[in-house]
Amino acid sequence: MNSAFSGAAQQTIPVTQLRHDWKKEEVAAIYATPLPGLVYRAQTLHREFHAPDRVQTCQLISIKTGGCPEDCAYCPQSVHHDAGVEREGLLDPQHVIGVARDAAARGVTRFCMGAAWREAPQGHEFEIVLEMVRGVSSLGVEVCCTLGMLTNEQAVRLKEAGLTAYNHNLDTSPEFYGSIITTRVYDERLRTLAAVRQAGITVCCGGILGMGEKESDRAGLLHQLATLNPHPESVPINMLVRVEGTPLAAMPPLDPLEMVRAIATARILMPASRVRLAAGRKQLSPEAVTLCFLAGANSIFVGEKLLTTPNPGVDEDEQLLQSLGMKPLESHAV
Ligand code: SAM
Ligand code: DTB
Ligand code: SF4
Repeated sequence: MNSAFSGAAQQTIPVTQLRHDWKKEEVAAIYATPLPGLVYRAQTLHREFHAPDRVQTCQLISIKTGGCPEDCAYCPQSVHHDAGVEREGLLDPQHVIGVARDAAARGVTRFCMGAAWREAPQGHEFEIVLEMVRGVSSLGVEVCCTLGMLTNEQAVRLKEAGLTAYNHNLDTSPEFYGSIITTRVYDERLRTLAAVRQAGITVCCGGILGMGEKESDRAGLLHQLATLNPHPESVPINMLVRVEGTPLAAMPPLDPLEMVRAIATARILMPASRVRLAAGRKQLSPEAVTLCFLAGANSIFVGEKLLTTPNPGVDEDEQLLQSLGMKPLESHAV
């Protein structure tokens, strides 16, 4: 079922049927289960579909930084906030491919290029992105982009260039969305996700916790994700990075157990998907990260930086995985 599976000793043939008809109340009830039972159920499903000691390591690069016209309240790259992010135009493709080559040599199996755009541009800049995708794809790693909204044609061209995944987050529930972003609507996100799916690119779609949403919004986001058919192959769960200068800078810190709950619920609802413990790891203790792994997270971002904010150091991550007896997925880099 999962091509990434290794560690035959623990492998079982998955018998659980994937469901896409989850009811919002069911999701809310799973989310609210007492933690030991929630983690037990998630870990049981995790072992049915995945090798429990393997974590995918992904690396991010910001290929175009800052100056984004959208007003996402969490984001340091919006022109609407002054978070001190230095703007940078589209990077040189050879530089980006070089960074990807180094990452692949260190064993990273997914490389994700992020751009602070409302929508992917037409013309010359899009051609440059395609060149990056072609170059990274030739390294034998999974290639992901997150460029904002896409047209159907752009999705097809990205697929032809070798893109394996497209990240486009729903971020929160439909009900709470308008309190966080006013420059676009939920339906526009869903339309891009459909274009990506239709082009045969795998979907990476998740959200952010800690933006002042209610528990019902967290369940609402997970319900949206789990009723997509097929499920997103990759589900990033981000903890808000509270950046000075953004409207959410003064949000109270999130209880890390909410990350554990959200990851466990995602694992139960979408057992075959890769669930990524994404932004926020620098703010989580090793014990909280460990609980996230127990809850079914099997992917992390590695490298000193996410897009514009810091991430734990490579040595720190290596030490943590080693102390847990967990290993990165094997690389097929060429
Ligand atoms: N501009 C494109 C878009 O929004 O789709 C792609 C880049 S955008 C930075 C990618 C994702 O990063 C957002 O959807 C959001 O989930 C996440 N993100 C941005 N700022 C964040 C923050 N401060 N904390 C956690 N996640 C964040
Ligand atoms: C995702 O869900 N999280 C990543 C990736 N997809 C593109 C981005 C996190 C960004 C955190 C804030 C920053 O570093 O700018
Ligand atoms: Fe722009 Fe993406 Fe940041 Fe929103 S999250 S402001 S769309 S870069």
